[in-house]
Amino acid sequence: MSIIFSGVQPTGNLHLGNYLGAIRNWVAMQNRAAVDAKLLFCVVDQHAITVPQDPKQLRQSILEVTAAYIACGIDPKRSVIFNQSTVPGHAQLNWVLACHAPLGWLNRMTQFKEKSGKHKDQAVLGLYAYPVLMAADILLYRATHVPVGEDQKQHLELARDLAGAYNRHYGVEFFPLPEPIILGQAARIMSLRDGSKKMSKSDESDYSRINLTDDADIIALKIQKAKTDPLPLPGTAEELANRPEAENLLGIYAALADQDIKAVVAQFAGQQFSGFKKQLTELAVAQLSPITQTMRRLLADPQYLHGVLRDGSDAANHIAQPNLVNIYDTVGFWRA
Ligand code: AQP
Repeated sequence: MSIIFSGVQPTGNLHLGNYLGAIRNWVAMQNRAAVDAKLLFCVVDQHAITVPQDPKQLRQSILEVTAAYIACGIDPKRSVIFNQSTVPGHAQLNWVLACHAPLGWLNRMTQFKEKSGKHKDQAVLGLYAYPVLMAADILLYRATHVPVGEDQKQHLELARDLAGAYNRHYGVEFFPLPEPIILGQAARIMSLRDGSKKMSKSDESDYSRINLTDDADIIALKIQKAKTDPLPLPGTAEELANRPEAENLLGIYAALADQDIKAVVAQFAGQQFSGFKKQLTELAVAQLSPITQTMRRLLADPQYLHGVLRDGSDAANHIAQPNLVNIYDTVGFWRA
């Protein structure tokens, strides 16, 4: 049986990268999943506090991410939607896995190096240990498949390594090795201001990303201001090498239109960015405005969203609890 797990941090406005790189793929997986497959989509609020958060804003962001999941097509009747901190098993398994995680493995994680910046000794332990908690998120449900953007590939490899280390250490076959599902075209959407940086919630410039809450005028303005280069659009996909901004914008078009990048390059070959950007805007607005409108409607009904999270938490705890009991017994903890 497939068990599919993924999540997003409630650290701010969800953007096109989260949608195209992750959530849209979750919806596709949900819609073609076998009847006995289990799908869990988590709002990973414990990960969010690895960088400072305003408590009131964090609570609101949890509802916003929940609304975004549903607005993008995650159906709470078919998938479990919940926030991580309501299932104590995540933190409990985190500790067990932490005791099997050599520092050498964690020292290799590039996201910590990027996020901790120049002042590594000021960075908090939680940011360093984040990949172990992520492994616990996945393994707690004995997930078999994890759809993520390409930026999370290294963390997924660590989760597989930790699953293997636990199984070997205790002589069990308890954790399956979770498979990353990293899907094509939109695996890494880059910043609109700098084609070498990924689109990110925490980028200081709001012009670097298209948020799922942006209206049509804002989307048009952001695409119009998006960084380009002075050349016309290329005639072949090979000519995109060393043109990161052109590659990113054409890639976004291809992902939104569900077309191959080569076909999109051929369609706009030799054209100026200005005309292409107008068509990209039309496509982005057509795809995103139904999501934005549904999100607004859902956020006007917080009771409904609370109900979804409550039911999701019950369902997630129901799956997690027996797994955690098994793990604690295997480790040798006494229980009443
Ligand atoms: N730019 C991106 N392109 C493709 N996929 C992306 N994802 C994030 N950014 C891109 C995918 O979205 C899922 C949830 O990510 P997350 O919010 O939990 O953490 P993140 O990857 O750290 O995203 P951000 O936007 O960069 O958040 P902050 O700024 O808070 O760190 C993951 O599957 C991710 O791959």
